[in-house]
Amino acid sequence: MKMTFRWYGSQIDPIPLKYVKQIPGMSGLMGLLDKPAGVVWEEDEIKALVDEVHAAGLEFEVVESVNVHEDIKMGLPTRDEYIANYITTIRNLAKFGVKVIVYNFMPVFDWLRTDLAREIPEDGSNSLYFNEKDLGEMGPMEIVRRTAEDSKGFTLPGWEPERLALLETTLKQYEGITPDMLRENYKYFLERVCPVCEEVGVRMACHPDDPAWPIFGLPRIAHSQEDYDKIVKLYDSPANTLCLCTGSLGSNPENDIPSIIRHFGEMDRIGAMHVRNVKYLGYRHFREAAHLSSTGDLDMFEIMKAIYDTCPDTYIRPDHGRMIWDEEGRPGYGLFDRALGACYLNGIWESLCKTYGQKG
Ligand SMILES: [Mn+2]
Repeated sequence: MKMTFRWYGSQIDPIPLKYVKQIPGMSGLMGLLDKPAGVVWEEDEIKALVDEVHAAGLEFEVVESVNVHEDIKMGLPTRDEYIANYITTIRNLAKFGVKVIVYNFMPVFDWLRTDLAREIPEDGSNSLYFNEKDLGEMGPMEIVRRTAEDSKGFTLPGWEPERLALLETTLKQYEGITPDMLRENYKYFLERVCPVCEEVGVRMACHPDDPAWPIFGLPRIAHSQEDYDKIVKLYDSPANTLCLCTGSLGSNPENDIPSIIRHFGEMDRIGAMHVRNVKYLGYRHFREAAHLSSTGDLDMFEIMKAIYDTCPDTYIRPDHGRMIWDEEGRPGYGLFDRALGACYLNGIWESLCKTYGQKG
């Protein structure tokens, strides 16, 4: 297992790489370039980023947020041009040692919350929060406005202004696109990118819908074990994997996370993991919790044990943390609570290795 950290780049991330390196056991990043969906990530841009990360003593084997253009998801005639760009990006990333690309195939919204800084009454910290009841009152345009206001000026992944500028048009275009049609478009995409991935030694890792159910009537096809069984069959290859995000899938208590990890780990279809905890507050109502099992409703020991047993060489990162100790930062992506999460998960890993034998 390699412990990694999401980092937005020195231009927009307030956390210096030096601090990331100082978290014990941190091997590298799940990094990204701040680029709109559909454009090529150029070699010189990737090189500058990778050189900077290596200079800080960290690896750069996983990238995130190589966003798939909506035209590809909708199956428009323009998709081929965007797929060609995506393939060029894959080739460029591989040249600089990237092994896994985390992406998603969610229409319009990568993820959704109704409050980005809900206070946790027990300790006065705050975290991301979702209550479907609040969503019903707001509607898509209102939630976009609220999320932008709550982000304290930080850019948020999946909420890039250029994507959301056309929100009303895009939502309209998705009317009539069923989950099966979206899957057909997904298959078309995978059939073109996965052979290139196989050739250059890269794995695509699909992130789940967050929260793990349909929203605003949009087709969503990645929020259960059954959904992912269909996705891995769209193109049967070790290059077609999932980024198993425990918090996203775990927002629905019907998803048994350790069991889902074992299912896909045994098939060698887990390219990367996001590990975080959630606290259930009611039906389609939850908040994000500290990583420690007892502070939420997911069993982190069983999650790490499933990784240890079935995919011990995967990349993991502590996912969203709470905002603690008065830190100011991008909601979910502060330094302090994610550093605590990494140490805790590394502690579980050490116990597993000392009990059952060294792995990963
Ligand atoms: Mn995630």
